[in-house]
Amino acid sequence: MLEALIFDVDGTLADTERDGHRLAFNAAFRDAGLPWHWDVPLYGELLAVTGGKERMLHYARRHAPDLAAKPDFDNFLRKLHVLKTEHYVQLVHAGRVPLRPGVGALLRAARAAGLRLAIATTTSPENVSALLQASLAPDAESWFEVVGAGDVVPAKKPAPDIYLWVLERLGLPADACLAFEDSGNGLKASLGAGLATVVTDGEYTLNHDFSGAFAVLSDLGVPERPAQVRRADMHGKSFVDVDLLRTWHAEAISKN
Ligand code: XBP
Ligand code: MG
Repeated sequence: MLEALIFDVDGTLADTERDGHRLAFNAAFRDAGLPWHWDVPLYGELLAVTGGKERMLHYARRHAPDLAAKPDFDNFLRKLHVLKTEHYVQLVHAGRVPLRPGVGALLRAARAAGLRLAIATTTSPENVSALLQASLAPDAESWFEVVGAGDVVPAKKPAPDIYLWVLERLGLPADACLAFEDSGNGLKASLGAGLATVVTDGEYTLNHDFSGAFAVLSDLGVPERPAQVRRADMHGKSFVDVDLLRTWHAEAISKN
């Protein structure tokens, strides 16, 4: 029986990276007087490292090794990440990060059908709150019973930790849930936690390895614009709805 849906955030609920996080990182670099600028292609490469602090450290070790080697660099990075998060939250509240197609409708329908909702993300909790309030509904944070975000677990995706953390707090086994992801790292994490996973890919993750995903789509689809199917049996439907998720869940569990 399908009881809960667990959503990744960045790339899944919304296309947050290219025109959201990336701009926030560059604004923080400017504030700090750093000569760093992450353009669209470079940021796509850096996304292989999950976690904003971890991503900046990875970049600094390669492009500013002397700075990265300073004893107080960790503290400097933490402050830089606070600046970046402030910029990102402002962008989100300015309405610059809309939800992906079909996400709002599916979340509302899932709630109405009595499915429990949760979030499992690498991004910072402030970013999740801002996105839910600004792009879904003012009270949308309360729609999610569990929000697993950022540093609550020691190991970020592709480690399964954040999904295991969420399942434990839901008090559910993985086979009572479905996960939604957008990237190779995210899928490794959800599969590592034993979760059947629906992938909606994006411009930065089109060529990722989605082996093991139960379904792979361009997005969840909406009545007026069907989802493009990469690998899925839509059972005659043109967009993902609660009934289709229940069918997929039953098929996924029967395969186990
Ligand atoms: C995506 C990430 C995050 C964001 C940036 O997380 O890896 O690090 O890129 O957010 P997910 P922070 O796809 O799991 O939602 O700077 O707050 O880390
Ligand atoms: Mg993601």
